[in-house]
Amino acid sequence: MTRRDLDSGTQTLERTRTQRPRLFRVLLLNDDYTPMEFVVEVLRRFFRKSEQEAELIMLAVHHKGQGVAGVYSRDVAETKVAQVMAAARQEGFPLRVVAEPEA
Ligand code: TYC
Repeated sequence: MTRRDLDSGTQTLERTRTQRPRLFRVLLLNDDYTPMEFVVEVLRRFFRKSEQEAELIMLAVHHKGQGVAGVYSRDVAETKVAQVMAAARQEGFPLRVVAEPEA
């Protein structure tokens, strides 16, 4: 956008830049005690995954140590973390889930 300042004859250039909100990955971490079925249920209920997708993600976490459950804005990611941790603790499972900013 260009604006001419009549007093000084100075021309000011303004640029508008739209910032995209930073996205956060919600990661599930593996442990030895949380039942596989519970992790699959978490992926279906909180991350809206299909049965098949949930199975694949759970197994990837089980074998590789961690995996992405979903990608969200910071607020939504932090809410998912809190909800999943609460559900796991309620059942007495040590499941860990964290949010981390995308690269
Ligand atoms: N490793 C667990 C088991 O053998 C299953 C599991 C998968 C736990 C994913 C946590 O994020 C997790 N019962």
